[in-house]
Amino acid sequence: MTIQWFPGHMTRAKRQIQEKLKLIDIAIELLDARVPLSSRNPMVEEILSGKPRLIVLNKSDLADPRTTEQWMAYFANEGHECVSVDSSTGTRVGDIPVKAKQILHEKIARQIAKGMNPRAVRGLIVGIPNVGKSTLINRLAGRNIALTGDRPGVTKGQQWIKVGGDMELLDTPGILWPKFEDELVGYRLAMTGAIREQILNVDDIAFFAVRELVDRYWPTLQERYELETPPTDSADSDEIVRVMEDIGRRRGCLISGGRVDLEKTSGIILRDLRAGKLGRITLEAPPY
Ligand SMILES: Nc1nc2c(ncn2[C@@H]2O[C@H](COP(=O)(O)OP(=O)(O)O)[C@@H](O)[C@H]2O)c(=O)[nH]1
Ligand SMILES: [Mg+2]
Repeated sequence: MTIQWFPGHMTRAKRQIQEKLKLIDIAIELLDARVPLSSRNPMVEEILSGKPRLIVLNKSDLADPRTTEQWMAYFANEGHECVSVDSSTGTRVGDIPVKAKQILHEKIARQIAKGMNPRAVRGLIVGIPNVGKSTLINRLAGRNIALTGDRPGVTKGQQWIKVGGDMELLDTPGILWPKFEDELVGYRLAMTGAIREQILNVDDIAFFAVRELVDRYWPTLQERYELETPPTDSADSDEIVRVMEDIGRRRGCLISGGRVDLEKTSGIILRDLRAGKLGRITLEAPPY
């Protein structure tokens, strides 16, 4: 699914989420653990203003566990509760209702003090496309929910899904738009597969990926593709292209004259990266 985000779509997406917020107690802001900043909607603070919130770092199975810990500390420091999960297997998704109830503890205690019988905590999952909203909803629901309304502007009858631990979720997530203004963000999202290759060129995305991997994960890259010498200067584009050519030669991506087929090489690098074949990689560290 590719959504073209025009200003009208953003306005509608924002309005739809704000309508849904009236129905719920807590927003569950889903981020990609590999790119927690780049996978954040630029207006999320404004859109969710005032709502209790739980930040969920999804796809943590693909992310560097040490950096995920640092991100949890970073968000805690910002005053947000945060959990990390893997929605594809369900690892730690059970923490979500537990944390949600902790966050709403005082509200629940007030209801009990007034003699009310507290109802299930109601939540809404929000996030940009491909961050794993549908996968998480299905995981929490324990079954596949038909998500026919899974794009902004398409509405359908909303239902509450019971999840463990006295919690209910709206069956349609809040779909937010990604950041557009920053080229770096675009490339990082493209590296994770969140932005399709019709928007950015595959060679450019792979070039960008190799540069980041050289900087942050050279030993992993070296081992995977049996590379010899590290580049002396990763800011030098020629050196990054040389690494890509070495990878291409290792993988037999050659064209006539013994030249390296960079497009094919780029495809291999991106497939490996997205499938976790280069190990658990996080592309953004907290901005301390
Ligand atoms: N490895 C991994 N893949 C995930 C996880 N959550 C979702 N995915 C994959 O990410 C892709 C996008 O997920 P989807 O639920 O459709 O995202 P949505 O657009 O936010 O609803 C799918 O290929 C999912 O299988 C996760 O925790 N780990
Ligand atoms: Mg979806």
